Amino acid sequence: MSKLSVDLKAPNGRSFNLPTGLFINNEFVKSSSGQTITSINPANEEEICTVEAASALDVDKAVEAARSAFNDPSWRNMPATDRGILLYKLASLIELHASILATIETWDNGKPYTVALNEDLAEVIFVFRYYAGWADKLHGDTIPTTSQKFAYTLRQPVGICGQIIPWNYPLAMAAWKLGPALACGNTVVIKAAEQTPLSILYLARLIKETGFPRGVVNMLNGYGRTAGAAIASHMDVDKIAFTGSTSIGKEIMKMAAVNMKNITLETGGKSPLIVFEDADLDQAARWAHLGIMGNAGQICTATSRILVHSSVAASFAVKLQDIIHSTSKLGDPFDPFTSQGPQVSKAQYERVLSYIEAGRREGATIITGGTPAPECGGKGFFISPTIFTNTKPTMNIYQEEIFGPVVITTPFETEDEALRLANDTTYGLGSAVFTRDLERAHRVAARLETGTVWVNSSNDGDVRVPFGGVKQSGIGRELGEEGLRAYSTVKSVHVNLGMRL
Ligand code: TXE
Repeated sequence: MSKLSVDLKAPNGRSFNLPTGLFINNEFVKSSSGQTITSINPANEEEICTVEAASALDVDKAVEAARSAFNDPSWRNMPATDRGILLYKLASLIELHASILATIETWDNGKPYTVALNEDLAEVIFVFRYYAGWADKLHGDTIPTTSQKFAYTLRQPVGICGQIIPWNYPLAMAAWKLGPALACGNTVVIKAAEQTPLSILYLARLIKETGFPRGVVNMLNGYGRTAGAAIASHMDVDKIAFTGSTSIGKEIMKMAAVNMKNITLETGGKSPLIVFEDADLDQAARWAHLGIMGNAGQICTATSRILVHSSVAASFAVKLQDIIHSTSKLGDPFDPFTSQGPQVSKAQYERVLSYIEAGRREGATIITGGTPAPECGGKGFFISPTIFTNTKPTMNIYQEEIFGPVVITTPFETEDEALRLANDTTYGLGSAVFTRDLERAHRVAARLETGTVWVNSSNDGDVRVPFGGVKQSGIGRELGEEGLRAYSTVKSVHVNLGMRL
């Protein structure tokens, strides 16, 4: 029998033991089908290790474990304050193990270690602490009706939550989904993306160490079309929360219809960043750089379309180029000076390069980048930060989510035209507006068809503020108090105080 864990030494010299099994009922177990996933280091294309991949049968077992835990008094009757204490404890354990978790994230995903540690892990800890505090502050209302009726509402957990997460922020996405689900008293079956299977395994070990009752959190690796689809279409899963592509989001909706699951979806985006003629151009260029080149452009709210007033378009483009040349440093993600790592996988790398090629063919002009990054020596999935000008709304690179370090810029003349261009997309996740005119800032914010608007910044989200999309960018909200609504239902109770028939 294999021991279902592996001793690893990361490129930064950190040694640790990593479980490799499926985490069901607080135990690591083998896949019933023998299917596995081999994780690849995207910085040098070498194998890291192989882990178990769940089959539909394994999903059944995980759902069964989650159902038993949901019905078990040890969880069901646990005082909400104690659920909060467990979440606080988990946050502290993650803090204690943050450097190993960040090492795994960097190795598996390719993001710079400094970012993984100081941004991703910091956010993960914050999310669990934030929702720990909410656990015993969730309550219903009393509703005045008549003197013969006492009406009140109870806020109750939804039940068994299936959660399917992507590879761009593996631990942060797990935290966004686990935090509110557990605070509300649900039980969970969560599946990581096949491109980044490793960090959730270490997290699973910490969940067990925290002391969550068995079956409350079940963590699986597995492929989308097998394990993911089995979760989304399972008759005993009450809710599905998904982050990923818009096309799979639509498939999830169809699968979830089998038993009318409660759903939250966070899908793709093509978020505009509008620079008006009165904006602080230096700041606009810096935020634009962060908003599209951060995480190698693999951000769902990446501000990937820059709409800039024609009178400042040329100077803005120069500033953005200067910032790329002076601050974007591609290379070994474990090097503390690296600001941009590789794309997560060969498939994503090829996909981004094919968009760059399509942009060229469609007649857009590349003023910076547009190639695999030569300074990285030909190994790894690195792409130079790329700026397109001369783009038109009819081009694919204008309409489709590229999900890489590629930005397109388009000039506009009037506020109305900027809004028309900004809203001319099937997506509606994020947007940013740069202006010093307070009235215009609020007027434009109100008219942008997106779930989030940043005024004079980009992508500086906050765990306490709701996040999500409109149009084909999703349904429902995560984070903040809104995030709790996605994981609870309201029961209305009518008490007869003397009405006689
Ligand atoms: O996404 P998928 P991919 C966008 C981005 C990217 C594109 C493709 O544009 O280039 O999607 O990425 C699981 N039933 N985003 O192919 O396939 C899968 O296993 C159930 C934006 O990686 O949507 C993984 O866990 N589940 C996004 C998750 O869905 C299925 C982040 C996401 O994978 C499934 C990621 C199925 N049939 C990609 N097929 C964001 N909003 O941040 C796949 N999955």
